[in-house]
Amino acid sequence: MDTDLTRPSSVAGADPIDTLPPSFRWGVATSSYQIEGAVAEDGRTPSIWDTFCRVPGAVHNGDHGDVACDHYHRMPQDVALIADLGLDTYRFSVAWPRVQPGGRGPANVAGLAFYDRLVDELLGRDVEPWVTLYHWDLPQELEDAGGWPNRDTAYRFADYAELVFAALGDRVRTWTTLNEPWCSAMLGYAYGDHAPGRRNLGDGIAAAHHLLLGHGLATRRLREAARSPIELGLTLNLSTADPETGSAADRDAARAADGLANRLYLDPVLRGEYPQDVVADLAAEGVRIPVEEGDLDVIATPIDVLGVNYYFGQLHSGVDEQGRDRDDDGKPVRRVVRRDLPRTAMDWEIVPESFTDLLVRLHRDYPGTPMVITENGAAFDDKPDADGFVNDDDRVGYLTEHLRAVARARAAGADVRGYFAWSLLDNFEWAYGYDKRFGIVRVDYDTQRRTPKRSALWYRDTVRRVRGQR
Ligand code: IFM
Repeated sequence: MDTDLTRPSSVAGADPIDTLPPSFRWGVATSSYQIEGAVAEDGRTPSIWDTFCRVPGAVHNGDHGDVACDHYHRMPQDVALIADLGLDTYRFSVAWPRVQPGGRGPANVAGLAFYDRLVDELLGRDVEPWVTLYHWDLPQELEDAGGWPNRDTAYRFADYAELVFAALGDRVRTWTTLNEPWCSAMLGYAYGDHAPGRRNLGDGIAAAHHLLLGHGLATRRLREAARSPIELGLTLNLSTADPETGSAADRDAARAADGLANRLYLDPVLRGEYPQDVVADLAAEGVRIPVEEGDLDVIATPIDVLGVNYYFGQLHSGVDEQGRDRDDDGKPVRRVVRRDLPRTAMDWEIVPESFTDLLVRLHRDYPGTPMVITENGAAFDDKPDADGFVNDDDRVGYLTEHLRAVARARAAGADVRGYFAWSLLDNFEWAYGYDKRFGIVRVDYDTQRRTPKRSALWYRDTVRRVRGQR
């Protein structure tokens, strides 16, 4: 492993980033299936991603997480990297099938021991652990029993959350129940791009509701079990949905997109209700959210922190290329407009201004909930030199502009308390396999050598500067 963090990196002078306060939390994020590997070790059973990766054509290049970054065996070195960057927080996720194989029953002591060691290693290096309980690796046995569209999965999740908390709750202060439930529900069950690869809108919406129910149930269980102050929350992937023009059709397309991607999750958690316009849109598709009595009270159990993941903005149009506002089936046209903007290797538009708009909007529409940016970052086509070093100016530019966007949102009143770069390491980027690299540290998958990129050095220096350490 190359831990030489002494190479020079340039840090600009006066900058909005410098207005971020000393209490601001600085971190990096990862998730279990994307980095751990060791999928059949110490009693771990398959998750829906182990299964999905074996479906021909499901994942780019037939890639899978069997080895990934081999983090399961290299964890102390990876923690050292985080500590050497001077970061105060590490956000990681626990693999449900590792600690409770099959998704029900007693804890798997050997699997839990890995996270026990990880937490101790972090604390020993003055890095605070931030646990995400669910970052998409549902035990396959629960999928076989119906998966997230099955209401029982929410209760299984609450049991699992309690079991992890019993093991780590004495040392871990901050707990995120779910990462990006929109992705689990819609990419997994409605659009089929992610595990388990189902394609049914009704299943997607049922999954969304049961994920949120699981979040609420787990939040209550953890709050009851806590013996010392804890911070509870969930992480949503949020974006802006702007209309291309002021026309009624474009504004309605933007409303619908915002509703399905953002408000369907924000409103029940932070207001205790589903947005009626989205309920009506879904009804027009013959889909009903399977809410039972009392569910919304559970889902709206107060949280302490909202995790915000932001990557890109989007512009929406309600007319097609021919200017029609209805498609051949008579349904309203809903179209994302491709703008002439710089893009990342994911083909995602780079729009830092939208990040500011999003955070200010969250502050305005859902006041009173502190926010932490639990993910932000970019994949680019990295070109390592002969030593494996990547001079990733593009990533440094992306991170700089997005941190400035956060600082501007704070200046406008948004209560943002921390920022975690996605991701510490290049890793398994789901359906894109290992082709897309988001890490600030390069991973050579042949040798598992880690090499901090220029963005890692820039991040280290920026954090030091903002903290006034030099
Ligand atoms: O890699 C993912 C992560 O698992 C969830 N949020 C978005 C990242 C980049 O696509």
